[in-house]
Amino acid sequence: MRIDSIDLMLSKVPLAKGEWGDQIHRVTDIEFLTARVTTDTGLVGTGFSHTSGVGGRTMMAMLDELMPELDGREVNPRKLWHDSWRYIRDNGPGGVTTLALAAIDIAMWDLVGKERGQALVDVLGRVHDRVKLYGSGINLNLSAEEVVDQVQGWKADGYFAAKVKVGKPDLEEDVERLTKIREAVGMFPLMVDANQGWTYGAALQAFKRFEHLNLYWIEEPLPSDDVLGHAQLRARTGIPIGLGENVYTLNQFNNYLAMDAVDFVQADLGRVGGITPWLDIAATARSFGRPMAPHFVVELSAHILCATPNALCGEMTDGGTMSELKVIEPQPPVDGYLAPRNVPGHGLEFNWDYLKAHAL
Ligand code: SMN
Ligand code: MG
Repeated sequence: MRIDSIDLMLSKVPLAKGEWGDQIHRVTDIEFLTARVTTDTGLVGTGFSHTSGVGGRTMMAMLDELMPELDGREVNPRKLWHDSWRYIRDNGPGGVTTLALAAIDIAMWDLVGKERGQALVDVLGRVHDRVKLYGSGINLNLSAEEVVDQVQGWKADGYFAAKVKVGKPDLEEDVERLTKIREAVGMFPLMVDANQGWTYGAALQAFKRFEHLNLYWIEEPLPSDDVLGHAQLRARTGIPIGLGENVYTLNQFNNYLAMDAVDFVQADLGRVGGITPWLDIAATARSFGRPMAPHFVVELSAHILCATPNALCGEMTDGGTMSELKVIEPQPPVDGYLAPRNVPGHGLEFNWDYLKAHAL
């Protein structure tokens, strides 16, 4: 089976429940770059990549450069990924390069499943039937009361944990907000996310002030390329660290793991370049005894997590799941869990009319 043609489309879709805010982002729309790959046998596979509103056109330009290299190639995801990465990686080993590759890689795996008549999770080797979810709010812009309502809602929906944003200019305001949540939901597992916004000193102070709150993890306290800083912070405080949504390559993840700088590995299927590299990252994390808690795109993440021995959970980004964004037909969670659909391929049914209506 060989690639016959590839149709790319870039769409920008509005968030389902209004604007998101954290320490470094103000997000109003999500960009989806979809790749529909048709084979010489007449099958169609779909891949995608995503941004939080910025960078879609750059990804598209990178893919335009890669297109001639893909023409007529055999549908062999691993070979194609490594050949393609070698071709464009001088532009940076991760980032736009890997974001672009994700759209092709996910389509390749979808095609392998469709050709074999198997759900992708079974092609990869199913080890779980479903994965648990946590509710996640990009909610630094919301009032403490609104955040408490959100967390209570997720708990009622059966999610096993909740994640909220921190990084108010005054640390004591963060402490107050978190204390209100704790009072409302008791010892329900709670994570916080600083989105790379603190300096080392500010992070150290925050970790100390949050100590009594018994947080499940603190996410991205420092800039994502500061491996040493995270290692030192973790060694000095003992509070678990989650990160990986802004880490792009296998070697970068390996550095974090080898430096004992991360507890929960949050590799994002789009940003690392798709399923092929993500599985390598998950196996590397497993060798260090660390679980995978991937960032964003929960519907695809949940499917891949079911083929991952060290799977922990998927992230239900409030107002930003692919289902809520109307990018795919709904795949609603059941009792706080997501399970892959038993259809050939990855099972995501893209809503082409909606994506076309929002094409750039
Ligand atoms: C996040 C996700 C998407 C956009 C901005 C921020 C966030 C998360 O860091 O962990 O969900
Ligand atoms: Mg985050």
